[in-house]
Amino acid sequence: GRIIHLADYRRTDFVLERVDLTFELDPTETRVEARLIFHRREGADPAAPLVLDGDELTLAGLLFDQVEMEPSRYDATPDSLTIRDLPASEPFEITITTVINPEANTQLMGLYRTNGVYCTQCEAEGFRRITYFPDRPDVLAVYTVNIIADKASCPLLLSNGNFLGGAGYGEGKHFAAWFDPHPKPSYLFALVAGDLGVVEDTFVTMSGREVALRIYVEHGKEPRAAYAMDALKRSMRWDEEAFGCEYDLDIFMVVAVSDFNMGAMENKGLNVFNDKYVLADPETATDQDYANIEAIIAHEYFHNWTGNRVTCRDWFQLCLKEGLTVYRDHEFSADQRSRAVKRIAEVRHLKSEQFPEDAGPLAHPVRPVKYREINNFYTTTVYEKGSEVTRMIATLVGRETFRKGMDLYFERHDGDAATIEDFVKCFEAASGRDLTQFSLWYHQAGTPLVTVSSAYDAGKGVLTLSLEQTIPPTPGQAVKEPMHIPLRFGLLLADGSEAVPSAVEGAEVTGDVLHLTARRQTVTFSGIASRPVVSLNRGFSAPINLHFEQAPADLAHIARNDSDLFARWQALTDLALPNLVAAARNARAGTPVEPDAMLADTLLAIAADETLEPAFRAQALALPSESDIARELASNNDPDAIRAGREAVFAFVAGRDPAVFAALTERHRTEGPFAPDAASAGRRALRNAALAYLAVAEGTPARAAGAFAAADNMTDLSAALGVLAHRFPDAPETAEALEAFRARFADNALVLDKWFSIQATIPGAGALDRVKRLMGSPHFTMANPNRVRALVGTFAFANPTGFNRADGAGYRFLAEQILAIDPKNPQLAARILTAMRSWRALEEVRADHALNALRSISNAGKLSSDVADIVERMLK
Ligand code: HT7
Ligand code: ZN
Repeated sequence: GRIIHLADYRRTDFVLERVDLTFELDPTETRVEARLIFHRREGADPAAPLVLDGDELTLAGLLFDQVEMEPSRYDATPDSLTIRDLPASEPFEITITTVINPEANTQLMGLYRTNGVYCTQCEAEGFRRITYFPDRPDVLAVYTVNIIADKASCPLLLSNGNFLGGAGYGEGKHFAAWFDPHPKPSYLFALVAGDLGVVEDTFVTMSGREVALRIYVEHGKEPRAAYAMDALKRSMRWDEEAFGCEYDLDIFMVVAVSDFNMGAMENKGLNVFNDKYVLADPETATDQDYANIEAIIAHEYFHNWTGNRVTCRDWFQLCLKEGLTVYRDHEFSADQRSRAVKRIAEVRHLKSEQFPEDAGPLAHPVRPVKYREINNFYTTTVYEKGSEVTRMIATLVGRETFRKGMDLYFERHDGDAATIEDFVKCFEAASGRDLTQFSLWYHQAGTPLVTVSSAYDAGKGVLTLSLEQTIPPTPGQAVKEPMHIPLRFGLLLADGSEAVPSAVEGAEVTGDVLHLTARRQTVTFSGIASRPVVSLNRGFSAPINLHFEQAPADLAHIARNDSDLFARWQALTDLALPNLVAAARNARAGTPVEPDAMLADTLLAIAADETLEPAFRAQALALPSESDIARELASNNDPDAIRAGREAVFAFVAGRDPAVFAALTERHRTEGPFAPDAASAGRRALRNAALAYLAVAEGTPARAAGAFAAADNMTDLSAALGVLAHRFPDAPETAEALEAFRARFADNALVLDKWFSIQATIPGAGALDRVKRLMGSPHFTMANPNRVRALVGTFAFANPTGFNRADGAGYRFLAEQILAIDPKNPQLAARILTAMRSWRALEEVRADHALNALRSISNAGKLSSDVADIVERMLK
């Protein structure tokens, strides 16, 4: 595939006024008639042809103003339709007929079938697999959709907008018509037809309009959609209150399907979801599942304004809708749950997913300037770093001004296809601040490293901070400019109170934010009566790596006393990481690991502190992960040594005072019927964290087996099963529990995914054979993306010792799987392949094996553009 450059952006020569679609649905021969009304744009070349996009299409008919078009006036290929000799200014109508095969569509892009249901996925470039079309986000039009289908197998016929009407259509068929008054790009088109159950509710908007809410699921699963409905209503209310965004159609629908490439899709008025992010009940869903459903229902709903009403001019602007909408869903969840705990979870995710991407061969700016395959740019950089950049704007301009900037954004750009520059200008206008330097966050890839040292002069009462920022080179960007980095801070005194300086020099400080803008800055704080402990980057105000050599006692002081809970968690992490890194080095060298008592005692003190919310204590007890340690080591990584070192530290903490953990498992039982609220979930998280330590301290599977037997909800059941499988893989109790779990949930695909994932993450060299064995299980299928991700994806992404086996067998296995998946579902294959994105940071024997596996993919001949793009960037 060729490379697309932002610099080549041009508007279309033709303006699309209206779209009228008629679908005659058939499993293998669906007829699509598209009536498109265009006119030539003022000022456009009067001789320019109309060029429409296609993908694997065959043209079955073409009319110009209702009359068959002479073949000399057009050229049709599977991927384009070019029409010449079109009017210079007056509107004209083109009617295109295509015949497509939904049953054969295994890519899950365009119109496909999942469990007998017709369903579409058009973002980013799926609409062109349905009909020839100007398939780009800056072409907005009003759509009418007519659907004709067999009445018995498809009683339900859905599309975007409001329902116009329906009727019988002879021969056991019926039809329905939908009209969406809001101009939209083709990527937001959706059609669903089939036989599904429904959960219905209503919502009265802030201006008093009643909106019908419908969630469609497979028959019999309706009760499991109740939580999603509740989350939807809370999202709708929150968007009104937080951003003044009111829903704008008579009906809002969500359809849950079991075959889907991503989490969900925000099609106008008709969201389509991976059923994993809709279905939940206590018996089958974990607290994490509930939190994910809440977040993703909110995310897709919030797109109605940030994405749909204001869309993207081109796909380079993807972060305009995704970064902003992730920020909005993060704020929603923070308001619904514990803000600090939510922030810790976000930062954990950002560091474990986005930081490695930014540090490896797939690094790219939040707003890229070129791509080969747009599907590969739905990345954690565009989404999560994009959200962090939005958060920093809010930090810079302040909460109220941020809201004013958002109001201005909607005022200026409603109905538009906008750019990042348009977005940033709204906050410049609202705040009067120049955001030119700040905008580098959109354009420079790589995680900035901020190195800090501090000195306190007791005689003068002056604290001096020396700060330096460096931004590492990334593909295509060798040299970087200094960025505007907003650092929230506090100066913590011995008694836990905060020093208030009489003057600050060397940096702009607004409220509790220090603005680092130069490469190097020396900042002095005067009027500080005693030596403070500096708490920097509170709330993770900037997505950076911070190197600040603070004494363990100072970190422990922050961990125990900071007013910012996030900073307390960060300090614990900073206390733990050097220990874990040293442990990994010792394990690699074959020398004994000597864990630090201060770390263990601080962890235990926080674990036992009943004044702290349980969810926070659970986060505190979760030591940095093996991949966190690998990131800290940065190069020459040996996953076996990392694990061995971490296990030694874990065992040391576990054995230090097991009574603390035993007390937690007793004290934090949740009584009464299961409730998925954040407080109850926090108690379960704390108990289950304690269970893992206790099981290690006791060295037997008995306690986890007991917890498995006693569990009355999926959170506790899967946690106990995880402890058994990961800590005691060979115990008979583990085999029994795994089999009991399988038998109990054999007919529930989403729970079976958990069964596969738990086994895919059992550490050690035996994991690969286990995964291969599981692929032979009657429950396994390559045809369902969730199942493939649960087994193959989880093994590659989340089992560092199993996947990175020293003999390279894990990489060879993954290469084989990628080549098997690619012809059917290139998006899925490309995404799983990114599990190898940090291969250059491995020690040389493993890196060599990884390189060979990547080469075997690259040399395999016919690759999709998705996989070819990823493998080539990884090899560059
Ligand atoms: N905007 C949606 C992205 C998405 C997607 C992209 C490519 C291929 C399939 C896809 N399914 C969904 C989801 C979102 O971010 O809200
Ligand atoms: Zn999104």
